[in-house]
Amino acid sequence: MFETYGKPFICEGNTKNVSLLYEGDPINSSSNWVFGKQYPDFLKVRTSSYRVWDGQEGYIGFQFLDERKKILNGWFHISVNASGSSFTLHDWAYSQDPNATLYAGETSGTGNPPSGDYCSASTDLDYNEITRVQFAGINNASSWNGYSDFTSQTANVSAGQSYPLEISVLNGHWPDVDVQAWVDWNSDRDFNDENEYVYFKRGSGSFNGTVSVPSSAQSGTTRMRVRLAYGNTPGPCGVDTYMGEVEDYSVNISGGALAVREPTVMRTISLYPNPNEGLFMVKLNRYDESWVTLKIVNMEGKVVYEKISFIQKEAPYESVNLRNYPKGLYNLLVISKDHLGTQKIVVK
Ligand SMILES: [Ca+2]
Ligand SMILES: [Ca+2]
Repeated sequence: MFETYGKPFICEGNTKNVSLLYEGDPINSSSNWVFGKQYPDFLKVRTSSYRVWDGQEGYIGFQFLDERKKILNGWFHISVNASGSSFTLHDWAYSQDPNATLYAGETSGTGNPPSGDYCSASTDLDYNEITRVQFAGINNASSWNGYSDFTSQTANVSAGQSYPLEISVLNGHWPDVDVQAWVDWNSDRDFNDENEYVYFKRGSGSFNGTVSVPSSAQSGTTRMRVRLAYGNTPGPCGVDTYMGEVEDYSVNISGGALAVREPTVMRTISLYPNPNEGLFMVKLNRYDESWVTLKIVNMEGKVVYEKISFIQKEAPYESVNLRNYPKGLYNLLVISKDHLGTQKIVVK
């Protein structure tokens, strides 16, 4: 259930059942908006009879009025567990352009649906091949394939650190071997951004390098692409009609940027009691009335708790229950459109 304080979500028919949207679905004035009411008439993602979200990942469309009283469209990206008992918030965004159509998953403001996936890439001929890739826990031997999806294999890296990359090539002694690698550090599903071209060598011999993870890399799982060619240097996308190979892997980044809009103002936040036994209140009275994301991060940098709330001026409190979590030190982050607050929590 969502307490939306009267704000509408896209729902099914005239029910309060929140629609499951997919990436690229439009969110605009033609959407089927249903306003949440007071308990028990909250908007609901899941009830005993409405179970379409069970085990699904998708988008919720929402609307709110900004300070100019203009309607802005937005989305939350969530996953619901298989039994429908809990959900995880991955990301959210809204259009700052009043009444503009926003597509689920869109963050760039281009007004176009997001492309959804990485560009395809492949190579036609098998005279040469990548025989092994080693990087930050990945050690994958393989034979030839024009394109191989090895994204079930994950390298684990930390923002700001460097890691050796070693690419073994069957005929590495040939004189004009071309080896390239890219990592999508900002997770926008392309390899075109700054520092994303992480390795290039054309010639012969061994193909080893060092990959530096930018401190601004976005936390979470992203994509690495390794490409072998010969006598030319193709980009990360498209078909190479000569010999070589393309292999994709996953990279999990920890300690990087969080997947939200850049906050601009630091805030201290108070919580009490602290230390506590897992139950505490967060006081947010220096935040403007707005949506906030509460994230709690453990000492390994993993987000262990996430919640979004609309902060009301008259009741700027949020209660948090960490009683089922290990005792120890945590970091609380409170993120709103313009503010970032942090505070350490000690659970005894
Ligand atoms: Ca291979
Ligand atoms: Ca990118």
